[in-house]
Amino acid sequence: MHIRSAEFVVGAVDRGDLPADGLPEVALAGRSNVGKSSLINRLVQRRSLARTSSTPGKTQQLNYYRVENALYLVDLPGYGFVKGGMELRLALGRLVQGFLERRAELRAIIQLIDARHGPTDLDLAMIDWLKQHPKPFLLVFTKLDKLSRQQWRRRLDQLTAAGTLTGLAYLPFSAVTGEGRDEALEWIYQESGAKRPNYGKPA
Ligand SMILES: Nc1nc2c(ncn2[C@@H]2O[C@H](COP(=O)(O)OP(=O)(O)OP(=O)(O)O)[C@@H](O)[C@H]2O)c(=O)[nH]1
Ligand SMILES: [Mg+2]
Repeated sequence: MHIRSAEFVVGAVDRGDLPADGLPEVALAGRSNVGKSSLINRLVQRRSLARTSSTPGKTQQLNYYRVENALYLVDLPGYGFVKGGMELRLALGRLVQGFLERRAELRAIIQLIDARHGPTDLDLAMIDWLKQHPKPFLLVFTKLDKLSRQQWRRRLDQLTAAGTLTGLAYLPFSAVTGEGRDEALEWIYQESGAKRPNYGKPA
């Protein structure tokens, strides 16, 4: 699917900043530096729409990107590098927690996990949280380009053996190669119910 328009709309720092036009929203969650902003850029095929950084923890706001005037991708602040035993609630912060629990326009959540090391304790806490809430979610294993096929296979075997993925939707992804991009976009449109682009074709 080709995305023709995507633009940054607002960096929300409190509830009053959230868009009020009712478009469906899909949020990207995951620890700092996991690749949330890079995933957005890859989805919309722009090199630097969402600001990426090799310094983790930069984004402390809900960054809204409007895609095709049909939906918002919401880039959430990354939760910290795990300080042992830190609670998910604290790691997410009040704004994000409230957004995930109460935002009516939020239709689905994409949880990113580093394919090389994850899931961390906070990733697992986040997965548990997602399972207990009604909104659909997708686990995206990103930075896949940093693993060999064999390493990824082994990773997947471990996760399967541990039962981590049982019954869950997941997708291998790389912002560098674009692997998984079409599938992620398809999932987003499907779960958000957003109107699909229809260029030039008769309605
Ligand atoms: N090789 C590789 N590098 C990636 C990939 N995705 C992201 N990166 C790199 O990982 C670093 C962090 O990426 P970001 O997209 O800024 O991560 P983020 O999750 O938005 O981070 P915060 O905004 O701090 O929470 C950057 O240096 C990216 O270039 C990927 O799929 N493959
Ligand atoms: Mg980011």
